[in-house]
Amino acid sequence: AIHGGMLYPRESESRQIQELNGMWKFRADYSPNRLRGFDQKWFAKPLDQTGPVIPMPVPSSYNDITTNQSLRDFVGWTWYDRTFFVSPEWQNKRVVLRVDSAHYNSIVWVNSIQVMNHSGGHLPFEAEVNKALNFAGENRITITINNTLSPTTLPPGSIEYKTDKNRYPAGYFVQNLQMDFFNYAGIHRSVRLYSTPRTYIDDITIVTRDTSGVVDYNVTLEGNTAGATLTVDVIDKSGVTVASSSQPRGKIMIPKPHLWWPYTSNGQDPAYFYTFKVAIKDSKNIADFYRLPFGIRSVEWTNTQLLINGKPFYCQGVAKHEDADIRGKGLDYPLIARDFNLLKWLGANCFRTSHYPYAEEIMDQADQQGIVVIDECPGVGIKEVSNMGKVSLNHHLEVMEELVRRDKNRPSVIMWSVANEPGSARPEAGPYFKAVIGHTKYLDPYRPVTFVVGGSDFYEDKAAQYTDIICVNHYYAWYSDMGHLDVIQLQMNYDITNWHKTFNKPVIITEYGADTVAGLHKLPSDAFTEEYQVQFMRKYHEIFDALRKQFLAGEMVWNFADFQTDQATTRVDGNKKGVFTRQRQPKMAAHFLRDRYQGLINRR
Ligand code: GCB
Repeated sequence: AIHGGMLYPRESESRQIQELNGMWKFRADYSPNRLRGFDQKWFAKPLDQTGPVIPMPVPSSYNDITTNQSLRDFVGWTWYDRTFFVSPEWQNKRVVLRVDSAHYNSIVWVNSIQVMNHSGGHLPFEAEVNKALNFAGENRITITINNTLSPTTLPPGSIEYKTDKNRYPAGYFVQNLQMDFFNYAGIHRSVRLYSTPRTYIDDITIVTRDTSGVVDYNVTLEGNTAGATLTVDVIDKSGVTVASSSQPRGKIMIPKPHLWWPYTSNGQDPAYFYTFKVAIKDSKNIADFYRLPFGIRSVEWTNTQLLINGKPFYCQGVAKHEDADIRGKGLDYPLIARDFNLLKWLGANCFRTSHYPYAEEIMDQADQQGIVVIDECPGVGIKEVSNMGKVSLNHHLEVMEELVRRDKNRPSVIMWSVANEPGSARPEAGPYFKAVIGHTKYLDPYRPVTFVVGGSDFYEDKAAQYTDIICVNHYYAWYSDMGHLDVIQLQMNYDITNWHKTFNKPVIITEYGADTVAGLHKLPSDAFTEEYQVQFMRKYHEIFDALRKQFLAGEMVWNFADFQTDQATTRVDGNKKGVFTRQRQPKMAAHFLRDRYQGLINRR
């Protein structure tokens, strides 16, 4: 089970933040078993005293920073360190060290004292570090990260030892991935220290079940809470307090609420925000303040539709990746801003966080700009029996706890996705997904839960029955019948109609797409040309339009932008199914999709 609320670090009268981003010192451990760093205790001294180091930016993936192929493809432990000072004024406060994401297994030391370890590459972890800190001089933080994927990690993978001495040198091994994206590694998001009072606001949960303005909330405190007093104020955009309470939990009523609406390009004000301000005072009169932005909106679903604020919502969106040149999966504000501008240019109103939780700074933009999110956990590539055992299941449940804890208050998040294309025709997939989906619904009874099918047919699937909405990926006229655009309609209609009929739930197409090399043109079209991508999408759109009036609740193209993958015979410098290039410039398909999405908005 997980501990603490792990509220996103936000400055207030009582809370300060110190960023530890920048250039760190870095070394990969190339020793045959990758364990030299532990044997020689690289955490016990400055890293540059135990061997050569290079500068490494944080946040960033390390893979594409140097010109070194062995670092790009490195598998095993890498080591980072840097020094910092903390204000003596923090000595009487609680000082927390938070790593927003490090992929995959991490161990963290402060001044040679181990303060944390974490498994999982896409969610934050933190610990109080007062005891390890030196308030009177220099401090050192050391982080070691292992990017190895195993059958029980999420995503799962495996290490294959090559034993044929005629073909491989001794000890040769490769990392096999079960997913179609590069296994970027490193400290991918911010590292920071923040301070709170010793008695502090630990967690806030806000639920809006309907659009009446009733907000269910729960505030939990930690520390010496005896005799602590609390005030909750809801403040509107113009700064006016519209509701207050002195109870740590209950219902608060906002008269005539402004609702949080998804983005439309027709001028309607989307994404209205209130601030949920919590103020506490402990028995010694020491205060803590936290301001959580939130929106009022409802999410409901029938057997044919998804509804936001009681109105049918049709997802016209994209599936994305955290991926870009040089930085890999590293957090990058210019990239985030550019991507949201492109989403709005397209007229998109949603995206899926395929295939792992995205940075909180990305989710903030979705909240603030009214872009709806299907929030996916890193359950991609769960294909085999070994990925569905007890150890895997327990980790998967914990990851869902971490994800729901992190994103539960976000109005943009309208659905949880527990996996992408698992082997859901397997008998063990039934109990496995029943448990994962059941646990997610226990954690959050108010949002629909899904996984994305792709590894099974409707007549054999053992797990889709536990979802609320059926999400399906299809590549007709690409991975099957390549070049035969004329089969798309028939095959899509048959398949999707049957998914709906079999489970009596709404359907969202979460992926369809064709690899396209920007600048490659041909008439008549051929696979990989810009013409083919457009014609391919047009065929899919015809069937979407026919089924939209029945039970189709959304469409999402694969992918927003080209992205890096492992080297493979089917990949020319990565996956090229983007409607934008990896550098975020449009292919013909982006213009085509924009016409459609802008048109759909106007037709409403
Ligand atoms: C899929 C996967 C996605 C791949 C995509 C493709 O079904 O969900 O991760 O990248 O197909 O392009 O093959």
